[in-house]
Amino acid sequence: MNRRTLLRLGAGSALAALATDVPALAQQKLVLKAADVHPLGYPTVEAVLAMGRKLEAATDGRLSIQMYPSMQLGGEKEMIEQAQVGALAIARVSVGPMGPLVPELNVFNLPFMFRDDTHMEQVIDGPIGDELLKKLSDHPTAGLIGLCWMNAGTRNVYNSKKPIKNIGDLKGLKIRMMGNPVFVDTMNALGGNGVAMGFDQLVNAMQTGVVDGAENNSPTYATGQHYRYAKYYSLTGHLMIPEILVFSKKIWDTLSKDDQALIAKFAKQAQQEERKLWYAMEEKSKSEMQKAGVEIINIDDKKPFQEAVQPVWEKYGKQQAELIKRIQDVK
Ligand code: BDP
Repeated sequence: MNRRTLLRLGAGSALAALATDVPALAQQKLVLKAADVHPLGYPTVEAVLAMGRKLEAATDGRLSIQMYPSMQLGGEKEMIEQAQVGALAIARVSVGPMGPLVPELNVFNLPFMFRDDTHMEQVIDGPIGDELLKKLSDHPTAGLIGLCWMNAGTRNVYNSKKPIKNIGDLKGLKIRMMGNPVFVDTMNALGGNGVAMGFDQLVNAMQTGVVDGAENNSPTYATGQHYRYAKYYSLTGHLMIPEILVFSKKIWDTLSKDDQALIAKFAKQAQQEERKLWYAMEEKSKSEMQKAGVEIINIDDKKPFQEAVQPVWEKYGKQQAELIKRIQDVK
């Protein structure tokens, strides 16, 4: 055995000794990495931070959450992939990019699925919401645990070219959509050209004219300062997609039942806490948009928009007819 090998062995046994000498409590210390595309101050980010503070307090600092906001870990596709392999513990994403993973979730991604915020809240707070989280958690290959839902309001189309007042105005406009075929089909059915791309590429795409605009709720539009590139914001209300908080199954399976229950409990509370922050943020965003000189366009008649997306319902809704009916029946 040469000197080098001896040294290596020496270092190895010293490390092993250290690992067993460390007090049990410190050994179990676990920092859960969480990510969000939105910046600090955004309702979803703040709700997860609050969840982290509760976890720390409840476990004397043994469990905590380290937040990576503002797309530091990439767009949502990247975040989902990192959670699947266990490089990230918690990803707060839109249900949008989750649809291709679990077909039932795609029902939330159908245009004009929910009547209004209250309808959406009744669904996510009720048995259907629980069932769908479980569907995700039990899914054999998704690799994610569904923790809770969050509000994300209504999505509206915005662009740099002209005010969209009628469905015909969308013709020829290149509109960025989230990465999921149901959204590209929706935009195309409405007469525009849907372009699928990650949220992390959107600002650059608007700046360079790769797209003429996008669609999103007012808090995303305002915090991302998308009005700098697309100042016509039309209240099309074509999508109402809740957010979802997912946990890496790889990491989840290493946790004790008690820790799992604690995380699940605080996540449920986060669902309600985010909601309060959400409505305040919507108000704030509206005034920010006004200050920034955004032209907000009301759509008097939504019917042509709803009729135009019927083929999307045919294509994606057929296999989920029963679930759709149950959602529609929620009063
Ligand atoms: C926002 C969602 C965010 C999505 C983004 C998008 O909060 O999760 O990444 O839309 O359009 O409303 O990609």
